[in-house]
Amino acid sequence: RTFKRQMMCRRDIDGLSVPFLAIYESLIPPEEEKLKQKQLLGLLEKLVCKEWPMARLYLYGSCANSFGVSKSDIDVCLAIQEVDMDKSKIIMKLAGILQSDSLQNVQALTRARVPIVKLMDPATGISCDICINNLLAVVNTKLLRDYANIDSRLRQLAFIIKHWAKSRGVNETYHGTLSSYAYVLMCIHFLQQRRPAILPCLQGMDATYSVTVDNVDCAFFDQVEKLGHFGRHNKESIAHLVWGFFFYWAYCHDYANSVISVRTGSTISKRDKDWTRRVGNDRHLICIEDPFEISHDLGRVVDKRSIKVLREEFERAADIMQYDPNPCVKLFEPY
Ligand code: 3AT
Ligand code: MG
Repeated sequence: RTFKRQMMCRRDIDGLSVPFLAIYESLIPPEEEKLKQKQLLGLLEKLVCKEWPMARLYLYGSCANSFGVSKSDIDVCLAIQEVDMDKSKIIMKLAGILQSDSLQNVQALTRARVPIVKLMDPATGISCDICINNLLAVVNTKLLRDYANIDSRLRQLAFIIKHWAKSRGVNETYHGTLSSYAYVLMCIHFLQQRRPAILPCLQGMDATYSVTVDNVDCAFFDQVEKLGHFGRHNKESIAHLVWGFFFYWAYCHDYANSVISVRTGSTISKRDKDWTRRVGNDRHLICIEDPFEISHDLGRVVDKRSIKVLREEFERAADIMQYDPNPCVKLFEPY
């Protein structure tokens, strides 16, 4: 590992950007898909407001953070002040309201870690999960979207990494690997660390947006159009960044001592967070700090078996990027 840490990137790396960009383009959802999502949201709003006129629906997750690939499900959050009703009761009632002629397979999942209503809209073929009052997810969705608007390489890199993770079976939290949200944070962190930096640290700048949600102060600079082209001094190509991303997670990241932190634009020590030992099911074998719920490690789902799988996948990908004559084929080979 020490030897590889000093390894230089292959000389022909920039030439590989063309096929990577072609993959990125092929994953972008077409405009009509976005329109259909809006249509479905409109229908849901109409049904919900009949019963709860004060309620609001928000899109969050990949359909709203700009990291959604074509044919993704949509994530919706119902914001409602029903003080005397617990979440599973609201979920049951919501499922009842949505049992209309125009929607199919409406299911209330009240016992899940995050209770949701699941449904399918036959008119558009779109599936949708609705959760209750998960407003921190709405705010972290905005943070990710604002980052995406600073430099187009973030969206390109995140699409490629998500596509790789899905192809290789390492995007499944119930099997101990990482969520899409975690991978996007890893990409943002990586681009904050490049020299010159490709992304700034929005939470480290004077806040132009500030809300308090569930007792968490969420404040950051959100007027990203005023940054000009922040990353212009860094000319690294997308292929170089894909190589660098895998190389970082294969050979450079200090798994034993470091936590990656988009909030600070840097890494912080595990000891400072008291993430050095296993507490309950949280093992902290790869540490990714949530930007707002800072006691929350998105790597906590990773266990002894899956950390090995993940690190072997990062090494496999780094080696393909370094040596394979045609990395775009091998990288995304189904596992
Ligand atoms: P897919 O395209 O659906 O794979 P996604 O961006 O929708 O990607 P997820 O399905 O992993 O990502 O999560 C949906 C949103 O929920 C993303 C983020 O706003 C929020 N979220 C997910 N996991 C967490 C978490 N552990 N802590 C806080 N927010 C989370
Ligand atoms: Mg999603």
